[in-house]
Amino acid sequence: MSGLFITLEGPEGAGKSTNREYLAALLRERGVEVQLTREPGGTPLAERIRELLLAPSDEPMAVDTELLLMFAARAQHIAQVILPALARGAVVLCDRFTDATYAYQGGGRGVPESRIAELERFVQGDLRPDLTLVFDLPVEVGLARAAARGRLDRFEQEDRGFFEAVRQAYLARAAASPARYRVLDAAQPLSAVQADLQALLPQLLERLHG
Ligand code: T5A
Repeated sequence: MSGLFITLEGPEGAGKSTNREYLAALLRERGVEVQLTREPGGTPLAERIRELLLAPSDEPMAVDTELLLMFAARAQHIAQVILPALARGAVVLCDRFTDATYAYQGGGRGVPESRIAELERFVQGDLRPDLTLVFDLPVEVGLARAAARGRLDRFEQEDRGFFEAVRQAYLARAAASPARYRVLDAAQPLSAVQADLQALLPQLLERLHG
């Protein structure tokens, strides 16, 4: 039996964590096992790598260091959490995955797509999400939501141009492979975003059981 691998993506403050909980509750009400997880992180070791990645520091982090740490955390996460959960038949709801690397390190930092694709093949083999939900919203709206939470992490300290490039990279990836992505309007009130998720549910259950 194999489960379903769903990733939630989008720029800062898009509502991924909030809506991940909501979707998990909908699925659990229907008796589905859900594995909630996130990147970077998802295991104790990968969460330690996350701390290195997110903590502001006086020493600038080289772009390749950032890229390799993302994939190092991912390798651990895949081995310890994602593959075992999929093998049990669970739905894995993962807050960010490799699309974030294409958007942030690719779109934001300018790493060539081919280099990311090479690491993706090396670390993931054939593993790709079955479905990716892109929570899209204007950069200012997301940054205002993130700022309302207090201290900014290393990524949140980037300028507006960086986040605009991140947003456009997500939208370009979704447009290039419409079968794998659903773009949701995350600037709507939360109740409207959740209604959109509810409408997706029959299709998710069909893919899981079909
Ligand atoms: N990263 C990650 C990379 O650069 N490369 C990679 O490969 C990976 C995997 C950490 C950082 O790592 C980078 C990207 C990130 O900068 P993260 O922890 O997921 O990743 O960081 P954030 O995206 O910053 O997480 P946030 O918590 O900011 O965003 P969420 O989860 O999208 O938003 P959420 O649910 O916490 O909501 C934020 C606030 O908005 C409200 C919520 O109540 C909350 O207060 N909200 C709404 N308000 C009004 N209307 C709505 N529709 C709302 N939805 C949520």
